[in-house]
Amino acid sequence: MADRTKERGPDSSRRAILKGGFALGGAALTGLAASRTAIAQTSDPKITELQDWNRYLGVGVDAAPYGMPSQFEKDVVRRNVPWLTADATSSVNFTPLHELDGIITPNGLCFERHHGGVAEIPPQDHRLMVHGMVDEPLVFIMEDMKRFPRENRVYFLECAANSGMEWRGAQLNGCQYTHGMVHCVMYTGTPLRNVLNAAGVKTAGKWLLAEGADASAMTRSIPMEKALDDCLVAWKMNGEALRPEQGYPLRLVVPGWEGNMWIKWLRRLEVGDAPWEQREETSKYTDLLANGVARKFTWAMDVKSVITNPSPQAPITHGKGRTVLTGLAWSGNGTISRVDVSLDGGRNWVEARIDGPSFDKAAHRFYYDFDWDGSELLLQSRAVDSEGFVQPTKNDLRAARGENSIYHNNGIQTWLLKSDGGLENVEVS
Ligand SMILES: Nc1nc2c(c(=O)[nH]1)N[C@H]1C(S)=C(S)[C@@H](COP(=O)(O)O)O[C@H]1N2
Ligand SMILES: [Mo]
Repeated sequence: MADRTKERGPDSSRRAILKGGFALGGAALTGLAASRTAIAQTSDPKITELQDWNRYLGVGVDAAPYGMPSQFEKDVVRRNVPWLTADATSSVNFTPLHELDGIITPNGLCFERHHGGVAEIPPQDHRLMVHGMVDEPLVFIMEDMKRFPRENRVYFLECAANSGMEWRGAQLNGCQYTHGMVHCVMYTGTPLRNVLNAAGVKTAGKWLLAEGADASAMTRSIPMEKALDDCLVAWKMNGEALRPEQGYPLRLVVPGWEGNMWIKWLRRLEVGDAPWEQREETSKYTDLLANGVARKFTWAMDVKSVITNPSPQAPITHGKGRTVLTGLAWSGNGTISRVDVSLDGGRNWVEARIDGPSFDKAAHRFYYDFDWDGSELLLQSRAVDSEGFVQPTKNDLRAARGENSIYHNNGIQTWLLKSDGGLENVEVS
């Protein structure tokens, strides 16, 4: 498909719109100018009549001491899939990726994954213990944590189960459900190594157990090398205190690695010489291969991307013509060096434009601006990371790992765009 957007930049469109009121349907009117919504009619009451918000004073400055989104954005919310889990306390809901842009997830929209509900911890009652193979066991209060040197880092967090329902074929109709177990925020905290060094890790201490203070007491083993590398103990997200759902007052940040290791409500760090083989790293978050052996310690989340718009929850409503296709890409191995987009189910690929900051192990935003001719398309995106890893097809994944897997599905997603602008989750591998 020819990309003709360059011939019709914003300036020429604007001229066409202004003319549009007088010369509807003129030969010069193509693309945006010809679409119904963009034509300024001189008789439009939204222009000619005084509107209430223009006539009356609005509410004053303190109407919302903690501001909320516009009332017209009330459908932009996390959503769950009730049949997925038996109970909301050990469950998950999903980030509305199709409603967002840029790379940062607003705090109130970060998906939640809890195994024992949300712990409500008064910060003055929170303790972080460091013990095990250390020179001096220590217990920190929140005030102590805030006296360590701070760093600000933007990272994605992806649950290893993200897209897990899609292993055997297309199932859930919307990127919120297929890919919404991911968020990307800026954390403020101190490097985990500062906390460990304060206690003094003994030479034989090769592993770290991190434990949460919630009812599930979530525990994971982390190799010391990673713990001393780029992990953070964080208390702020996007500039404000962690939300209760995200582990207030303290959480572990394990950049690029599966979300399960990012212990929320972090209360204990134990240094040891071997992994603890906890439930969450044996029975869960492992991948049952075709030969019956479970692959464990799949820590890094591999390169992945998804088109967020258009998508089943965000159909094209403007008809044919100028169309913005956009999506997110991320990799636990580093940055995203390239995203390609296919409109024909993977036969032909064009390079998308990455826009916005490119941070290590953070989400990247991509765009592909094209002129939709109204025909049926099979939309796909394929990301490549800074280590050279290319996002696989789902067939590639199944060939390597069999049909039993749930976790760690980073396969290419396909949306069928129908000529009425609606979309459906389909699989083309
Ligand atoms: N203490 C504790 N930490 C936890 C969990 C939990 O249930 N309890 N869930 C884990 C899982 S499986 C994931 S995917 C991430 C989800 O983080 P979020 O709720 O901030 O999105 O937290 C992890 N840390
Ligand atoms: Mo998870």
